[in-house]
Amino acid sequence: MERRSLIKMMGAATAAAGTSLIAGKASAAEKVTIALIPGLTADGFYVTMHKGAEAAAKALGVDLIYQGAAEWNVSLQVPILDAVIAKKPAAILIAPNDKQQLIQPLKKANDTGIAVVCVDTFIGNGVFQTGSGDADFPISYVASDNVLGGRMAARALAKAIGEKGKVYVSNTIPNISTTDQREEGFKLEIKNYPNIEVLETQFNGDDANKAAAQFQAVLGRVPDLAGVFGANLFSAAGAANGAKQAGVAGKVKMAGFDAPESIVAQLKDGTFELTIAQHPAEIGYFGLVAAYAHVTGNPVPTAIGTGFTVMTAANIDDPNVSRYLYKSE
Ligand code: T6T
Repeated sequence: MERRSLIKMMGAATAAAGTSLIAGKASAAEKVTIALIPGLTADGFYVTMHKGAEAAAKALGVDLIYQGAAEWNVSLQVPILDAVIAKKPAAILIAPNDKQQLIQPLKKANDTGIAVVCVDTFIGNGVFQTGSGDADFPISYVASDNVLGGRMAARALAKAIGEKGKVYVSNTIPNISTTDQREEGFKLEIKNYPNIEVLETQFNGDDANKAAAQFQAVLGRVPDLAGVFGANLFSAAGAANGAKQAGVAGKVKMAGFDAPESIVAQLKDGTFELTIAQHPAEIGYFGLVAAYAHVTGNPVPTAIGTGFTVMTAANIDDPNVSRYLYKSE
């Protein structure tokens, strides 16, 4: 459905609900404040998600608070969450930094009557409003299908290396739902290729420099390394830099995840075979719409899936593809 018609529909539903909205919920006439807490601020993925949330906030007349830490770190995200809770928004959209460690801090928000929507990453198992477990309270989960994304990367990398050879996953930090699921999907799909061996995952702590050093260390141990799956922006960019520094860019095949502007040149020069661009603006947009629908008394799907665009050297000049490159500011 066209975004504009969805908004129109929601506006109509809100108006139809009129003053008979559920007690404790915002009335249609009240100004609604919604907060977005990204996984980190210094990442084009979340910069772009913020833009999507801003567009929806503008369309709906919502006040949007955007507050996050500069790095991926639970001990930085929790105090930011507490500070946002103190501002008493009607809802919080959040990309939790850890599947388990954010459950209790977010429960605090939920217990004070603030609706929680997970965007990009989830807490618990990501299945919400089931009436069971301690992490089912978020209203909705709005994100890419990360297992599928991992499977897509595996198929593309397998093809690029002639369905044989040694590969590894360059990954960020364990217990992040998205990147765990991408690795899971990648490994499940690679099972269909008996001549591909998956080496031990290299975790870089969301640090591209570390990912580059790890690439060089793996190549030192495994000179016939055939390919790498970079499971997020920093893991992919770092591994690609490592390959460049080692003089094997284009020789060791790379399947990336995420789409910073720098990927364009790296697709064209063969450093990356492909990258799987998520649609973070869509995640921000529909996350905000879902939160608004809930706080104005309307039912909301418990999961909203957003799409991917596979970018290659062959299609990156197509404006329908390049529009999904992430914004850096
Ligand atoms: O890949 C995205 C996001 O989906 C993931 O949860 C964390 O890493 C990124 O922000 C890219 O750096």
